[in-house]
Order: sequence, then structure tokens, then C-alpha cells
Amino acid sequence: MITAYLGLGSNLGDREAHLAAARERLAALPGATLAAGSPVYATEPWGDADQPGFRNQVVALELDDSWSARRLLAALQAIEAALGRVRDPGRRFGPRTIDLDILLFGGQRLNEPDLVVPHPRLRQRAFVLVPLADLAPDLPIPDGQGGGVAEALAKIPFKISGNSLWSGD
Ligand code: PH2
Ligand code: MG
Ligand code: MG
Repeated sequence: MITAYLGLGSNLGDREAHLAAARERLAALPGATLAAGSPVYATEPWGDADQPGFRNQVVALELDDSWSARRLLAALQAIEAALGRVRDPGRRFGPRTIDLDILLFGGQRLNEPDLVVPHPRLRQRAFVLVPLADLAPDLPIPDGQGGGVAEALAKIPFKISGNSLWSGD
């Protein structure tokens, strides 16, 4: 059994419905159990500010031993496509109906061109660290930098009010 933590995001159309549909499809994967979900946060766009606000959430997915990070990536991309994700190669951080990212895959560390685990921008993003800390504040981040989720969150600026998050710079 391995626990994967996934970041869910949407900023086009019915954002909450896209997150709910993604959760349903994740729970239906063979050998997978949706073990926990954070609250859904309303978040300010990060990286490319000229786009609608996001809804973001982190979920914990328990996977049996038939799963690898590579197989999970393929499953997430298939769910993104099924939910109408269209990729704009010219706008890497632009708007999307649904984005499903592997944040952590157990304690594994992977560095491949299309698959870096832990997620390479995990430590910079309050929209990931805040919901991840809701589920697993003491979880170590196995990226070689040391420390866990709550410690990483304490190092970045952000503002929070209820379930809204925005930049604290
Ligand atoms: N995803 C991005 C780029 N910017 N901003 C927020 N608030 N939430 C996201 O999920 C997000 C983003 C690219 O994956
Ligand atoms: Mg993303
Ligand atoms: Mg993605």
C-alpha cells in the first residue's frame, strides 16, 4: 500500500463540479481508495496572474502495490482529458478545467523529464501546502531539502481568510 497526495485545481467553468468529478474518477480507479480530502480553497492565480481564480484541493489516494508513479501519471492524464482538459502549449501556467498533479508518491523521489516527485514547485505554493497541511502537517517532504509540510508552509508568505488564499508578498 502506498499513499499518494494529489493536487487538484480548476479555474474554468463550474470549478467545484470539476473537482468533484475528478474525485469520483480517482475513487473509481482499480486498487485505489480515496482516503481523505482537504477543504476546497478559493485561490489567487499563481505564476500567470491574468486568468480566473482557482479552486484548489489536496486529496490522499491509497494505492495497492500494482501502482507506480508512472502509472498514476497516465491515469491522471486520462482523467484530465475525460473532463475536457485542453492543453495550451504556449501557456504553461494558464487556465484549465482540471489539473491533477502528483505532489507526493509515498516516500519516493523521481527525476524524469515528464515526472518529478515530489512536485518541483510544491514548496513555493501556498495553494498546495495549505491543503496538504490540513491532511498531513508532519509528513516529511522527500526532496532532499529536509523538513515536513508545516515547516515548508511556515517559510512562504501567504494570506488566508476562511477558505480563501492569496499571496502575502
Ligand atoms: N496551477 C497552475 C498555475 N497557477 N494558481 C493557483 N492558484 N492554483 C493552481 O492550481 C495553479 C495556479 C499550473 O498548474
Ligand atoms: Mg498544476
Ligand atoms: Mg498539472
